[in-house]
Amino acid sequence: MTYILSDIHGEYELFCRLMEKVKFSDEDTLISCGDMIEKGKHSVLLAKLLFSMKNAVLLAGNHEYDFLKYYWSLMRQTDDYDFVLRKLQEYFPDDGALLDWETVDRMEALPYFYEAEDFICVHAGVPLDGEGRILPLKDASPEQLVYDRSFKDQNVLPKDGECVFFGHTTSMSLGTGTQITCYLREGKRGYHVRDYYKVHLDTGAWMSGVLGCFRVEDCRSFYVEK
Ligand SMILES: [Mn+2]
Repeated sequence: MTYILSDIHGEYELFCRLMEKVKFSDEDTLISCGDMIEKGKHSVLLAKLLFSMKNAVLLAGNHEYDFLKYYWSLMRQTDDYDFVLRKLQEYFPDDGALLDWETVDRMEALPYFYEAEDFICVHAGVPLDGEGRILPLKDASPEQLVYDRSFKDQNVLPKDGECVFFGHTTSMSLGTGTQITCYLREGKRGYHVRDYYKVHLDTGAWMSGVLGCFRVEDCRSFYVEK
C-alpha cells in the first residue's frame, strides 16, 4: 500500500503512532510531502527516522528549503565546517545536538516533487497555465513548489487527470477542520485516486495534535490524535 502525508513538523511520536495504526510494513511505501522539521520538538529525530526508511519517498517543503538557504549562506561565509555544523545544530533548539553531516546531506538531496502514473506530490502547489493545466514540474523553481500560496484555494482545480497531493497550509486556516480534504471531480465517486482533482494533507499536527495520512489504493484517510 502507498501512504501519503505532509507537514509532520517534528511530531515524532504522532508519526510513529500513525505508522503503527496503518500497520506500515516493508512492503508499503510512504510519501512525505515536506515540512518534516521545525515547530514540533523532534525535528532531527524524525528526519533521521524518515531518512532511515528504505521505502520512503521524501520531498522538501519550505521549512527544509529555508534550512538549506541558511546552510548555503554559512558555507559562503566560512570553510570552518565544525563551526557550520554547530550553527546548524543551533537551528533546532530542542534536538539539534542530534544533527550530523549525513542528515544535512540527505536534506540537501531532497527532491521538490514526485510524479507517479496517477498522482503528483508536492509541498505547496503545482504551477498551472490559464486553463488550469499543470505546467511541467521539472521547469518549476523550488520556490514555486514550496511556497505557493494560491494552489490551496478551493476554486483552484487542476484539469489534468492526475490527482495532486499537497500540504503547506493548515486545514484550520482553510476552514476544513482537522480533516484531509479531497476535492472530488464532477460525476466521480471517489474510489480511485484519479477521481480527485487534489488532496490537501496538512491537518496542522503541531497545532491541532491531529496527524493523518491518505492511502492511495482505497482512497481512505487515517488519523492519530495527541
Ligand atoms: Mn510549509
